[in-house]
Amino acid sequence: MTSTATAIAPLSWSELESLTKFQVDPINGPTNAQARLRLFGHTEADLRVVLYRDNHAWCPYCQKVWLWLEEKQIPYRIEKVTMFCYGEKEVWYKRKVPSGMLPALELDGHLITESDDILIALERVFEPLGQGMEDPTVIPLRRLERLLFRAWCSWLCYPDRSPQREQRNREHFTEVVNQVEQTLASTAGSYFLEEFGTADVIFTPYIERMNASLYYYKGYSLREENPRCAAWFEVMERRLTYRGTQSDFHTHAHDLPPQMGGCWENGEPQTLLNQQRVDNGPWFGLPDVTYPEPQNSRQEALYRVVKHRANIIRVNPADDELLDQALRCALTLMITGEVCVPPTGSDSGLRYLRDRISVPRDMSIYAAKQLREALEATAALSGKRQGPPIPVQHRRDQDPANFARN
Ligand SMILES: N[C@@H](CCC(=O)N[C@@H](CS)C(=O)NCC(=O)O)C(=O)O
Repeated sequence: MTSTATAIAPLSWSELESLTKFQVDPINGPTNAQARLRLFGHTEADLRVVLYRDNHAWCPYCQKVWLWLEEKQIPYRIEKVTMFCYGEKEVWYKRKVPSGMLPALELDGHLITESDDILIALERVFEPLGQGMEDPTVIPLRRLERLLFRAWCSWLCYPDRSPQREQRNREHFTEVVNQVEQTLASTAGSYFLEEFGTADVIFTPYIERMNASLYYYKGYSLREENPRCAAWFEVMERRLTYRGTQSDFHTHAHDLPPQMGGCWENGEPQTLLNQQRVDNGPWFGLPDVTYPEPQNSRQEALYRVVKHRANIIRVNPADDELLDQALRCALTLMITGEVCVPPTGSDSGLRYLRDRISVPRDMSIYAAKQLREALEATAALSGKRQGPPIPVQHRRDQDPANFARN
């Protein structure tokens, strides 16, 4: 971010609004977390599918089905539901799915739960994505994915942190990662099979969460330490479908603890460095993304904040007027490069917001990096105070009831 030495007054909301030309077509354009309808050039008369998924675009099992539908370009409607740790589950959803579990999907009016069963049912109607769920080449890969998942949980989510136990869990995880590396190495190209397909979709949600959480809680960089996994991420990131569902390290590191019943850090020097980086920046250069930054990432961040500014300011613990001005300072810096000094005492409010940008719910990964950088740089001009800590038992600070439908 370039900046001039002299400080200026913040732009008004209407001036800021005039500076963003960000426009996407959520219905027919690239994969995005904001859409409630996806048509891919079809009409609503062609709709046969409704996907019930979480409001935060967080649930890994939802991401699996979401990515599959996007890859196959099946027209579908999206109904967003609150997860238990974010707020009250919608009564209409509990009537439909009494357990409240996500995802669920209606196909020609028939309700299906369990992400694997959903994919199998979709395949029967719309054909598999590459090699399908029950293909003999995919079944062992699905088993390997579950093996990796269990090894990750054992390392990350068990509170026994004796050095011996920590070392055993780490070794077990890396052994299974080596199997994944060998599997990826055994095919031409960088996907799990010769061509992109179901197997890649199955691995995506948890590999992404492993990459983020182990970096943050264990000082272990899955993507940097394993060349085949790195190559796999790289080819996945070439797909607009994956980019639209992709989250960042900050979001995952702080979404996972309530969902997983706790994530346990090992306190090692590398872990502490990584935590400092994910929480306080700089956010560019983290191994959560490697494709080149799109030119319109600042525009996207600006557009999303301008659109939701009333709720963003209302839910922030800082005084509304104070935050309004401070936020405009951060946005002015982000979009013009001009330094804009925020009002005294606005540092913790700006950092509260910095810590609550949720990717991809609010914006895409690079837009979020730009916004986090601008919020932090502006907060630093006011002081060192952090915002109220991010809760680890629940995320009701992110209750979707506090935000307008987007
Ligand atoms: N085996 C299920 C697991 C689904 C699952 O665990 N969903 C969690 C979210 S990741 C859920 O809906 N929990 C209820 C909630 O948090 O509200 C599947 O594959 O669909």
